[in-house]
Parts: sequence; C-alpha cells; structure tokens
Amino acid sequence: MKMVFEDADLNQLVYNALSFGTAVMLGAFVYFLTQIKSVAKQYQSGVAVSAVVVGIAGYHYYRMWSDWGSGTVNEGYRYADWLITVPLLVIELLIVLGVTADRRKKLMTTLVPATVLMIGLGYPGETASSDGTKWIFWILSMLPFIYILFTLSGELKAAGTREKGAVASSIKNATTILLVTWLVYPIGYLFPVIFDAGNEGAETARQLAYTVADITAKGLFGLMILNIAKARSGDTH
Ligand code: RET
Repeated sequence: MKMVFEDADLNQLVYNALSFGTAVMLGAFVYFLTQIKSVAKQYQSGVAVSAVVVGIAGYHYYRMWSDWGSGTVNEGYRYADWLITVPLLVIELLIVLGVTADRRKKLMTTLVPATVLMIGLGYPGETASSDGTKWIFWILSMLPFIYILFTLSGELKAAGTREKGAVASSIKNATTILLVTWLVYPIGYLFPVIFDAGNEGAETARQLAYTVADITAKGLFGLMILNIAKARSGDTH
C-alpha cells in the first residue's frame, strides 16, 4: 500500500480518523433529514441547512479518506468543503437565532463574504511550504476570523439574554460549541509551522485537529441548532 507518511502508524491514524469523519457526517446527514419535520415551519430550513452541511462534508471526507488510502493527499477538498459549509453554518445559525429579517439580511451580507475571505486567504498559506508565507496568510485570515467571531458572539449573547428558559439555554450551548471549535482551526493550521514543516507528527496533529473540529462544528453544532429550533417550536423534549 502506498502511504502519505513514512511512519505506518501515523499514516493509519489519519486514515482511520478520515474514515471516522466520513461515517459520522453521513450518519448525521440521515439523522438531520429525519428531524426537519419535527420543528415549526419557519425553522425547518435551519435544520435542512444542517443536513446539507454534513452531506457535503460526508462526500469530502470520503474523498479525503480514499485519497489518503491510495497514498495521496489533496488539501483542496478540505478548503472546498469549508468554502461551502462555513457560510452555510452561519446562515443556519441566523435562521434559528430569532433576529429580525432585516437584521439577518444585513448580517449575512457582511458575514458570508467574511467567511469566504477567511477560507480563501487560508488556502495559499496551507499549501505553502515556507513558514514565512504560512504566517502571512495566517495573519490575513485571522482578520475576517476575528470579525466573524466577535459579530456572532455578540448576536448570540444578545439572543441569549433576549430569550428565556429552554431557548436561552440552548442558545448558550450553541455559543460555547461555536467559540471553542472555531478556535481549533487557526491553532491546528500552525502545528506544522511551530514544529518542523514536513514533520509527520505535526501533520498528523493538524489532520486530527481539523477532523475533530469539523465533526463538532458541523455535527454537534447542528444538534444545537436543532435544539434551539425545537425549543422555539415549543417542543422541549
Ligand atoms: C484557517 C487559516 C488560518 C487562519 C484561520 C483559519 C480559520 C478557519 C476556520 C474554519 C472553520 C471551519 C468550520 C468548518 C465546519 O464545518 C483557514 C485555518 C483563522 C475558522 C467551522
């Protein structure tokens, strides 16, 4: 078998993680599909978007896993995946957050381009081999990242205090998941920079960090979105 890494154990570890990612995303896809009708009509599109996100990710994980198995790695799948799914995650959140349609539109017109910019600026750094280039694109990508996190956490906090009971607590849970998981990405990116570029341990840590963060940011976050939508629909069990 051709391997991406020389170290067979690390190679296998990443291979298994990508396989696990594929399975979770596809399982979550089926689950979210079954849940769309369980919430009130105006929130159904939020749950549908969750399904679309994990469906798209399931395909990309399948491609990354099968490529890894044949000894090649294409970081383009990961970035193509983020390019589509990160704006969708922002949209699904805004659908269930209970902001006015006007405010939602305004937020989308700044947040969606910011997510595209963040991912677009990350890709040249991710594929560069020099540490200097990686740092430059990291810093550039951090600017829209910080803007997005500040804006979203402000909206989430406002919604958390505006709402009561089950809706408020489900919004608080979603806030925690969002803030913690999104922070993993810029840290994971830096593993090969901080350690030696080409260091297989650092590359493995990066792949595992991205995979765990993707499962949490799409799957677990999708469950939180579903909880908010259910609480809003008056169905709190
Ligand atoms: C990059 C490049 C380095 C700097 C920053 C990054 C941020 C990436 C993020 C990705 C989020 C992905 C999600 C996927 C979920 O499905 C591109 C690694 C800031 C925040 C939420």
